Amino acid sequence: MSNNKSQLLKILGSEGISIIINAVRRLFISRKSSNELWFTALGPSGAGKTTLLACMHKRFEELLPGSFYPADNKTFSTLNSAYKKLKIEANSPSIEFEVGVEGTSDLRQYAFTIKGKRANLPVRFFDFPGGWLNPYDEAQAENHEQVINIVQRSMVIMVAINTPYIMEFDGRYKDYAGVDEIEYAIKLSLRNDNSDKLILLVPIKCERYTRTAADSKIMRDKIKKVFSGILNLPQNPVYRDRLAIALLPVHTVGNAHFSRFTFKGGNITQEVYVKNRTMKFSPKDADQPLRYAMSFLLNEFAKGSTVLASVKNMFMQNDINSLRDFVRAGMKLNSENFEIMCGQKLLYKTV
Ligand SMILES: Nc1nc2c(ncn2[C@@H]2O[C@H](COP(=O)(O)OP(=O)(O)O)[C@@H](O)[C@H]2O)c(=O)[nH]1
Ligand SMILES: [Mg+2]
Repeated sequence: MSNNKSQLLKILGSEGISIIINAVRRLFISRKSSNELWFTALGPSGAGKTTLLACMHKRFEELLPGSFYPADNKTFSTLNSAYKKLKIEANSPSIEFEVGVEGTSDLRQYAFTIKGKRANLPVRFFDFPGGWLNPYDEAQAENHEQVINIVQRSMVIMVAINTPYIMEFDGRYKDYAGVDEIEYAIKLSLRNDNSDKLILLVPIKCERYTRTAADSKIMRDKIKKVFSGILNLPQNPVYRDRLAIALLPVHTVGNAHFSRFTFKGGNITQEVYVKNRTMKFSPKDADQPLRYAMSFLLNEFAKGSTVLASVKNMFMQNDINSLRDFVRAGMKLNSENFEIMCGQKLLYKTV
């Protein structure tokens, strides 16, 4: 076996082997997932994408049990352990909560099932390592291309915004939040695609900046400025009628607010959060991104969107209608911290 491997290495070279591995991986993903709806989480490593998915799934399960559940054991165990780890840390007696700037380093996929009245709808979430978003890194060229392909094929793009990097030091460290790379990835993926898309900008780790309505407005204004490259897309008539964009801050911890960064040699090494002693772990609004995604999905079904053609035979309008009242009754529309920036018609309409 190792002899075969070294012969192959000699013939193809390591670059050749990695091209083949990537091609097989792509084929595998596209075969396996041709009848699924795809959602993507975008954000640098450590932004909190996995945690956000874990909290979102957990909250949805509490509110409407069995409506959005893991379709495989790996999805369940990865998200369940991310959730537990966060909760244990948030409820531990230590006053501070330290977070390193590294996160997951490989492509994670989470398979879910949306349970309809008679049929089920498979949904796949992609969670990329932040490094794959970097278009300047030649070693990541194949991975970057894969990100673009997946984002292009995804109906919902959830941008996990690591808020302290936008807010602190007047945004000097915003590169850590991957702003330019996220904007570039979204623009590239919209280029060859004409379908409707929902882009959710989800500020996380934002407990400190949302204590009052006035604070929250300051945060949203800052985020709007920093992400204006995405928010201004609908000014272009080419995109105007097919993009819905909303700003939905989520508290994935609730009882800890940002305190400071730690530095080494001019680089940020850790984010430090301080806990509120009078509170326990209390995520807030973690169900909202999924409510928005499902509401968008309802409208796409109603419109007979071509994106849904592959799943149409499995899941009919009636199936998703059974979720409609629940999804929409609890949706926070332009209230408190939430803003629909454009495409309200795509996102929310009585069908
Ligand atoms: N204090 C705090 N830590 C968080 C929050 N969200 C995520 N984390 C931590 O940040 C780290 C990276 O999160 P993860 O979800 O793995 O990031 P990913 O690389 O984007 O998937 C983990 O140690 C989490 O426990 C938050 O809202 N507050
Ligand atoms: Mg992750």
